Amino acid sequence: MKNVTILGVPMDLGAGKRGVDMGPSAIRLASLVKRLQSMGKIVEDRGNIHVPVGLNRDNEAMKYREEVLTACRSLAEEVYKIYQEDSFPLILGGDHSIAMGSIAGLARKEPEMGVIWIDAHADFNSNTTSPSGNIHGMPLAVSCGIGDPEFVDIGTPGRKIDPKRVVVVGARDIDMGEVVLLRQHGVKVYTMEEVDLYGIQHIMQEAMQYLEKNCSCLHVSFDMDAIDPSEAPGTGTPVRGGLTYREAHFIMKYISTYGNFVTSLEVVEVNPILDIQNKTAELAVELIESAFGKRIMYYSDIDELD
Ligand code: 5AB
Ligand code: MN
Ligand code: MN
Ligand code: MN
Repeated sequence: MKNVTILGVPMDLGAGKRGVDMGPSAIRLASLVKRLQSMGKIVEDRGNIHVPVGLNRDNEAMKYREEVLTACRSLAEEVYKIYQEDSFPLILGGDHSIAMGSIAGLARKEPEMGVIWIDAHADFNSNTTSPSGNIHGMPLAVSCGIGDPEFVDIGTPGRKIDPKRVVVVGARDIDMGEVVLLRQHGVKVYTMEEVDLYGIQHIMQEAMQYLEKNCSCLHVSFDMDAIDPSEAPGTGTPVRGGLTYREAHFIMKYISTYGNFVTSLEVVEVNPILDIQNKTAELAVELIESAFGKRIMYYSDIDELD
C-alpha cells in the first residue's frame, strides 16, 4: 500500500467564477488527513503550490493565460517529485485547469498512462473553440496535445496522453466544438444518457476494462460538478441531471477495486463561496475515502469482525 501525498492547488483563474481557489482549505477542513489516517493510510500533506495573483485577464481566448501556465508548470514539477518518491499523489483543486499540470507531471514517468475524467463537461475545448475563454474548459484537450502549444509543452514537449487512453464519465454539457474534437480524436465518452440506459455498474465495468487493457496505469480526475447540484451545490458551473450520491460513490469504490493500477487522484472544482455549510467539500472527502476502498453503504462493522 503506497503512502499518500496531498498537494493543494489554490487556483481559480481558470474558472469563470472566483472562489474555487479556497477548495483545498475547505477539503482539508473536512478532516481529509485524519479520515485517511483512520483508514490506515500513511499521509503527508505537502501544503499548497504557489499560484500567482491574477493580474492579466487581457487574453480573451485564454483568460489569465500566463498565471495558469506558471502554476501548472510548478504543479507538474511537484507531482513528478511525488511520483519519483513512489507515493500516491492526491491533488486538491482548485479549478480544473490544474489537471494540465497534474497530468504533465505524471506522464513524464508514465507515457502510457490512462485518464478517467468524471465531469459534467468534457473540458475538451481548444483556445479556438472555447465559448468562454475559461481555461478550466480546456485541460483534457491540452493533455491530449490540442490547443496552445506552450500549454501542450508543460513539463515535457508534446502531448501527454493518447486520447484513446481517455474515458469521460458523467458528461451532459458538451459544446459543439468539443463534440467535433472528441470524435476526431477517438475519446470514449459516457454521457448521463448512457448512465440512464445501461446503469453506472455496466459503464464502469466497460470503462475500466477498456482502460486496463490499453494503459499502463490510471489517473482519476474528478470534477465535483459531475455530481448533481442538489448533492454538490458548491461548484461554479453546475448542470442539472448529474450523478446521484450513490452513483458517485459507486464510481470511486469501483475504481478502488483496481488497486495498484490506479496511481493518482485529483478532486477539483469545490467552490466554498457557492457551497452550503461545506457540504460539497465533505462529499469530496467521502469520495476520496471511497476511492481508497472505504465501503460506506454496507455493514462496515460486520466487515471488521471477520
Ligand atoms: B469544468 C464550458 N464548456 O468551456 C467552457 O468545470 C464549460 O472544469 C467548462 O468542467 C466547464 O467554458 C469547465 C462552457
Ligand atoms: Mn472539469
Ligand atoms: Mn465540469
Ligand atoms: Mn465547473
